[in-house]
Amino acid sequence: NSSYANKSIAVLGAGESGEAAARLLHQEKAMVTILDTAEENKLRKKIDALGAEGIRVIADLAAEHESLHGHYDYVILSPGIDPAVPLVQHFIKRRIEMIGELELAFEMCKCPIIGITGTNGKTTTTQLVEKMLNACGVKTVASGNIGPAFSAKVNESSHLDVMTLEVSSFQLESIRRFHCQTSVWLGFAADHLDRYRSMDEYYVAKIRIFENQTEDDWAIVNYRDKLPALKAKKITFSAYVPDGDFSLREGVIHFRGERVLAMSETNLRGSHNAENLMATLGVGFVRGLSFAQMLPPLREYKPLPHRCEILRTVNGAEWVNDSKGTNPDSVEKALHSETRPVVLIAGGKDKGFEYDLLTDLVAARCRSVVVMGEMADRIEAIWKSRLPVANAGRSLEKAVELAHAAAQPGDVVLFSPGTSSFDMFKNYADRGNQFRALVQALPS
Ligand code: UMA
Repeated sequence: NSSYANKSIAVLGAGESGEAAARLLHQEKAMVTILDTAEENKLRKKIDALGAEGIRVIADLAAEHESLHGHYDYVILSPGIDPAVPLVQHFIKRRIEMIGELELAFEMCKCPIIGITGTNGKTTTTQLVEKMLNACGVKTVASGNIGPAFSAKVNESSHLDVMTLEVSSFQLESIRRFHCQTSVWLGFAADHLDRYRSMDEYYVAKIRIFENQTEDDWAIVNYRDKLPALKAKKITFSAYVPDGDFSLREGVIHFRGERVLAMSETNLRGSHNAENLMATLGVGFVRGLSFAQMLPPLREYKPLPHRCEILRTVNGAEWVNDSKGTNPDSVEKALHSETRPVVLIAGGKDKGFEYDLLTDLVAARCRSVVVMGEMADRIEAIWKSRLPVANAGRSLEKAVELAHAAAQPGDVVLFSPGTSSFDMFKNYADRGNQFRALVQALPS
């Protein structure tokens, strides 16, 4: 019997993490209540489905709602819920023991963990690692921020050699004993400034990935990032400077001076993807795999939709969907991997980013820019003195129309919003799907 049996537990958030955590706890014979601040009618289906399984869901919480004052032994927090909101503060004030969904799943995990974090490249690297390890006979599944939630997959852990986890800073904020046998640090750049008060605060959350590692563990880290002294053994990589264990020379990945893999043998483009591949090769290396074993699945891997996804060529201009570009660093990377003149479509939810930092690069690489979403006016004001900027307001259709009018044969039209989508769309995938449909509908 687990320590949760017969305990009363509040799970905060009825999203993917909350649902998975609630099911896991229910299976451990706990009494589970999910609390969610969304309107009840929005969660109706979930309330009914989970209710039928014996899990109570209470939506639409007023501050004085009796469900908040019920007796709870533990609280489980979903990653997307900011600990500063009243719902969470309520439990903190009452000193009820609280852990995140990641920590909960970790407590129940029966195999070692590879934890992959970084501002960009997490999902691609997580998929590369999953594919490579399985092809080499190391049994693993991917879960965590990539989805499905870790809690939804942890029951499989007794049959696995290792769990491959994509870990976000939000998830790391609420860990305690969470421990990765191998941690991967892809790189650090500005993001999530709507949740964190500063870059420092974001960094402090993220470096917790190393917190419980020991001398027996491995950390595969970006050579260019400043990191604290680590207990774990280190493998370093960089596609931009030559001094790491892995480096990039004339488009070829090298390991300690030896040639390993040419980018042209893969379906991936750009220095950022070279780093994702280096990190993946590092994971295999510390597990004792040979490069000869690791390379075939890496050569086969195809990039995910919404990540510099090539859609079609219209009047000689190539249209690229990079809707997953949800911070300025990803726009920078997409622009750096482009040699043709670019018509950039950017903008979305205002997450407090400094777009000024991108101005020189945008002015150097772009023919013009189309701005859209909540941030449109702010970005327009920053860039309009340097290059032509068209403002599409809150219409993606208009943005596509304006970009279509601006593009010349031989250009690339790059949809890399550089911020999140929640001002106009359900999520980045919804935004990318709508973009793809509009581009497919353009007359050729
Ligand atoms: N909610 C409240 N009160 C609040 C805020 C939210 O009740 O103040 C409720 C919402 O009404 C909703 C639920 O909380 O019902 C949503 O919970 P959540 O935001 O934690 O989202 P999940 O559906 O559980 O998805 C999370 C990750 N989302 C976030 O961290 C924002 C998913 O990553 C992840 O795939 C999933 O767990 C499974 O592990 C997505 C993401 O955007 C892809 N991640 C961020 C990123 O990559 O940039 C970190």
